[in-house]
Amino acid sequence: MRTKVAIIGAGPAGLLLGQLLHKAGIDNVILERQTPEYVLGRIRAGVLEKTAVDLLDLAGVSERAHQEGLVHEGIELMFDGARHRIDLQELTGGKHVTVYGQTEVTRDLMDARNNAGLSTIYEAEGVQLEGIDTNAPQVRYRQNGVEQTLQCDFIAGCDGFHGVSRKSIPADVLRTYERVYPFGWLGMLADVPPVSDELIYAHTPRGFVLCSMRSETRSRYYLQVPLTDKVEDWSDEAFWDELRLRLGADVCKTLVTGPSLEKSIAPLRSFVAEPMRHGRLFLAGDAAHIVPPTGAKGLNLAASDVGFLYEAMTDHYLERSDRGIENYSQRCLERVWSAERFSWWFTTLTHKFPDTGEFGLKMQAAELNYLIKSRSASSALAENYVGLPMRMEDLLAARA
Ligand code: FAS
Ligand code: PHB
Repeated sequence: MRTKVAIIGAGPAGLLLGQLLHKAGIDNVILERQTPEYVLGRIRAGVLEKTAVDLLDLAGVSERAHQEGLVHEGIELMFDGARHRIDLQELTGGKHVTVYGQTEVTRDLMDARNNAGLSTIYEAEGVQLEGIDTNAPQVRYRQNGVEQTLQCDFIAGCDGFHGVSRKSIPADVLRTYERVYPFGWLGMLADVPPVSDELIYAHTPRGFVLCSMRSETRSRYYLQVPLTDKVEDWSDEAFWDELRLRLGADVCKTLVTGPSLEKSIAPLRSFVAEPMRHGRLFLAGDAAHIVPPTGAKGLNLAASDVGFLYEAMTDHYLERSDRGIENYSQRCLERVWSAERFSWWFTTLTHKFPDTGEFGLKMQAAELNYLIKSRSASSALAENYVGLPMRMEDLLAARA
């Protein structure tokens, strides 16, 4: 079998790339090791930057996001028991974020791909990349026990942190940077109305809390927990009790509890792999970088990588230029490191570390107070939270 672009991974990065390339008339095949149901069953991100929504628009898959997504013009910081609103809209000259679950983005992309009759090979086993530093790369894999080969011009490694693509870059070429945090996030999804209209990021003596949502009837909560915790240690009742202890009586006046639809513990790490291209292999999304979810950047970074890769592929096939290919890694990494810094900073500011100590707590309190009192400080938070520009306006306009 042959295609122009072989995409490894049918998560949001792989599916969005496949849809954008299809819209540009560039043939592509996606290889995914799991089933569609498994991919849809992973509950992850919840906040989309405007740049991500713009790319969904360009891909022609944003109708439901516009209909059902919640436009949020602000977030709240809570510390010392008091809540402080950060007016994203006012501080960024009109920008906002959209609350729309990653599961729904993935579902919309899957539906579009199926409706277009495009090839997604699920349950592809033993994917191996070959010839990535030649002009004739190929992907070998097994399906139903039968060895298959997919020949292609380029390979897009959209296979997440544990995928095969990053590991296919020679060790003497790849450079990695990592920080592992000494805690995780215990997430719960429940069909109960959110405690507040906007997200609440809370710094509390018992640890970080995030109050988020998927709709006006479905809530998503996160508690910072020790890495030694197991999800089976946490009954629904224990979760709600701890949430009440951390949020306090005043916030909990509007808390509605109920049975969990999903509970999971995600470890937190900052991770970047450089370069994001080697020969004919491009890395995009979690295959190349991980951020602690505090800044809501993971899914959005995956989208911006895909935007730059879409531009590189259309330059190559439609404009006969390899400008986008040559500067792909550098363009992605500039935005990746900016998001890594913001996510690390926001995590360090709001979470309880084993070695924080009394002085460290005073520093966190001083910075949180500075944030809400200084327009410059809150503007910096706001512009990073809504997402820095991709400088793709010309592309989005040209190809809309
Ligand atoms: P994904 O990991 O989503 O997709 C990669 C795909 O590749 C998967 O379907 C996988 O099955 C497939 N794959 C892997 N190896 C393969 C192989 N060898 N062959 C074929 N296919 C292979 N971000 C936020 O903004 N907010 C959050 O709250 C948040 N929570 C998260 C919780 C968890 C537990 C995790 C892991 C991530 C979370 N993220 C969050 C980040 C997350 O949303 C990612 O940024 C997003 O899924 C990135 O999408 P992809 O790059 O497509 O990677
Ligand atoms: C979510 O709703 O899952 C979510 C929202 C904001 C974050 C992280 C996760 O920063």
